Amino acid sequence: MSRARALELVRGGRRFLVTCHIRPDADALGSALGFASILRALGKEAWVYSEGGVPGTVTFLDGAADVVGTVPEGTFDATFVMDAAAAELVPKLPPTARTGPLVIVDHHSAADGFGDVIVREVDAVATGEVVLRLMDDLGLREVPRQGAQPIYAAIVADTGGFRYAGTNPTTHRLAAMLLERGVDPWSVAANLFERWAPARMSLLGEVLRAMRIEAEGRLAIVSVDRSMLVRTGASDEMIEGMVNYGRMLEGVEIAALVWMPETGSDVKVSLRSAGRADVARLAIALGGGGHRSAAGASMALSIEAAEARVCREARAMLAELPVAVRR
Ligand SMILES: [Mn+2]
Repeated sequence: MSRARALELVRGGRRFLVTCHIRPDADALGSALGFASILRALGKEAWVYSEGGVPGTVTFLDGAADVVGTVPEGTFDATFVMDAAAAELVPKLPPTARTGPLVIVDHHSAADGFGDVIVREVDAVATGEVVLRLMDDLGLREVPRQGAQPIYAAIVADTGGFRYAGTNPTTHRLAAMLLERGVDPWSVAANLFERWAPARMSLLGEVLRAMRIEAEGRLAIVSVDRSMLVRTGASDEMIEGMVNYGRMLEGVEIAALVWMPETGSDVKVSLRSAGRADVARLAIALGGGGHRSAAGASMALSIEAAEARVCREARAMLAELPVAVRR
């Protein structure tokens, strides 16, 4: 029913603001760019806003050059926020008198109830898939050319390249449809998963060296302090995805990465499951949220205290999870 209200807002409105969670990844910004292209194809005016601009990791998305880093002047009939599971991830916005109702478009199961209208469809592999459902409901038969590559990137990113458990026949049908619209799959994959800056590879070396195995080989945990970033010349956004390396170890059920961002004093924790542990539940126990296989939290603790707490909670969760005979 929330989808019906969102569709009403689109049909009845003329000028929209489209944004996404702060520090956007490819699903967040890709969904925003894709949705904006759909609005434009329907004859609406759409602005894509990303607080603080576009991170280097997602500048390859078609249309990223037109994204604004501050909210444009004038009033909007509604503001759409892509892929945001919690209020603290929603960018700063002017008063609602100017930006209209706040519509959250998302697919996270662990989420708060923030937003005036919530389109949260947890069976979608990516927010990009929810955007395509909205497009269908709005009666648009084809994805606009400008929106195909960002939405394809959203789906590829959130399924880990069609590998994660949620990947299903529909995922591949949507991908096929987007490729038929002219998307170059290698270019998207290379931008998402490769093309690393040398500093990022150096940081990965440090991360692998610092990784510890706990809980009888079932937990891989690593803390990344500022000195590792300074030594390697890596930026914060380069940490993205490094938690996955712990998950690659045979026998590991939970991988955790604890790090201190340059701005803000809260320690960030990224969590990944090899498939059996529910890290969304672990994240909630740490004050965060996310998906069953990928989740995170912010903790107002020192990096050492946060790591100890993650270890403790993860051990408790693993104690309830029988040891796998064979994965
Ligand atoms: Mn997502």
